[in-house]
Order: sequence, then C-alpha cells, then structure tokens
Amino acid sequence: MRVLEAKFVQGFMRMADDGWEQGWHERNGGNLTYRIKKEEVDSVREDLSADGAWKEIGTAVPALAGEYFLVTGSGKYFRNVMSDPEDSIAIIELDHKGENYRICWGLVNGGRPTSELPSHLMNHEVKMQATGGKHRVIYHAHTTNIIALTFVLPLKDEVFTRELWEMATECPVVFPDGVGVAGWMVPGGREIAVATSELMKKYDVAIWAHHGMFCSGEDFDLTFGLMHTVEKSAEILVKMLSMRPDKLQTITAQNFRDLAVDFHVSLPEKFLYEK
Ligand code: 2HA
Ligand code: ZN
Repeated sequence: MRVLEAKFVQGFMRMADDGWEQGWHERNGGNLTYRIKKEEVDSVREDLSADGAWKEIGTAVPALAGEYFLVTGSGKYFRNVMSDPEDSIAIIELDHKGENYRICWGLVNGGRPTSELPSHLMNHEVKMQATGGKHRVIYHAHTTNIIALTFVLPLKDEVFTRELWEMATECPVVFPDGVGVAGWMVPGGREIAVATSELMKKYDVAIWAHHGMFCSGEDFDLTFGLMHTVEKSAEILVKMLSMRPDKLQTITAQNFRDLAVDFHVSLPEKFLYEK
C-alpha cells in the first residue's frame, strides 16, 4: 500500500486539519506525532526508504529504539497538511539506541521533523511505558483560551485542574487525573522536553505557560477530543471571568465526589480542596 492510502495516515491528516479549523495552528504553530504500529509500518513498507542520513534527536529515548513515527515537519503549516502532505509530514525511524532518526518517507522538499521532536519523543517514551503501549499520539497546539488563562491563574496543577473541571461537568470524566502546568521555558530543547515528560508521568495534559498545550492519547479521536475538551472548558472560564471575577454558583467539591461514584472515576483529593 502507498503511504497516503493508509488509514493511519489519513487519520493523522484529518486530525491536523481539524486542529487548523479550530484556529489552534497559526502559521507553523503546533506539531503532531504518532507512534506507528508494527503492522501499519509493514503495510506501507514498499514506500519507505532506508537511504536517509541518521540525524541526532537531541535527547535519548532508548525505550523507543527501532520505532517508527509519523510526524509533522519543522516550519510546516497544519493548514497545508491536507493539500500537500508529502511536503508537510514525514515518517521517521529511530535507531537501535533511540538517539538518532532518519526520514523514510515525506518532507520531499527538504526539512526536518517538528522542532519539538525531543518533547514529543520523551512524552511518547513516558506514556508508552505508563500505559503498557496503549498511548500512541502526542499533540501540541496553541490553544487560545488555555494560553490566555496562563496570564491570570496561578501556574499550579491544582488550580488549573480544579478551575477547568468546574467549567463543564464532562471534564472530570474526560481528564480525571487532572492537568499539569509548566512555567514559561524556551521551546524546542531538551530542558522543556524533560519538564513536560515529568508532567506526563502523572497527567495526559501538560500546559506550557504563554505557549500552548500537549495532550497524549491512544488514538486520534481520543487525543483530539481531549485537547478539544480542555480548550472548550478554558473558553468557558475566559467567558465567565470576562462577565464577572467571581462565581455566583459552581460545581462543588462534594458534587465532584458524587460524580466520581456514579461515573466510576477516581478524582484525586488534592484537586478537591476547600476554597
Ligand atoms: O512552531 O509550536 O512549539 C512549532 C511550535 C513550537
Ligand atoms: Zn508551540
């Protein structure tokens, strides 16, 4: 099968386009990576090249040695993924140490994988190990309302989680583990990758102050849905705060405990503090 005919590639392209339609990917903002299943790699083998030069990832991800990823390109626009995928995205293979990659397909006009490759791969490594291999998608987007909130809320996991949970009843069911928050850091390097992957040990969502969000999930629907749910909740909070600084009524800590019982989720008490 040709790469562009494969279902996982079409799902990846659709997700990138959905993110563009949401307004989360101005210019070359954001990046998306998918850890390809062995049988999916085999299904497109005829289209994969082993002639690419090995290049440094910029960090070490030994648990991902030999894995293949579908990735967006550095400097490429989500807006163009649907219309020009071979220019915008690539399949890469990692070497036996998990320290180098080579391009096997795509980026036909040159270029390299996303500038956030170290963060993506370190997150993949953490999430693959934490979920017994279930999580395969890492998604970074410049979500407007979450970014706005990082200017006015304390940059604390407890505060962001609780405020986002309160804005929509589905939230504690969709992200019962909560969200993590990292203070402003220089993007693209190993330092921010390490900080993000530390948060990913506890959460499926990591917020980068004044920059955007990272989500991890099993497939394109769940990961896009997670990003969408968190950002929608942030939008409601921005609207609420724009109307008045306080709440007349809200979902209470006890309401969350009751919800947890009926929806069979466990909500950490550290998020259910008295205000
Ligand atoms: O431009 O989003 O974080 C790509 C990015 C960097
Ligand atoms: Zn970014």
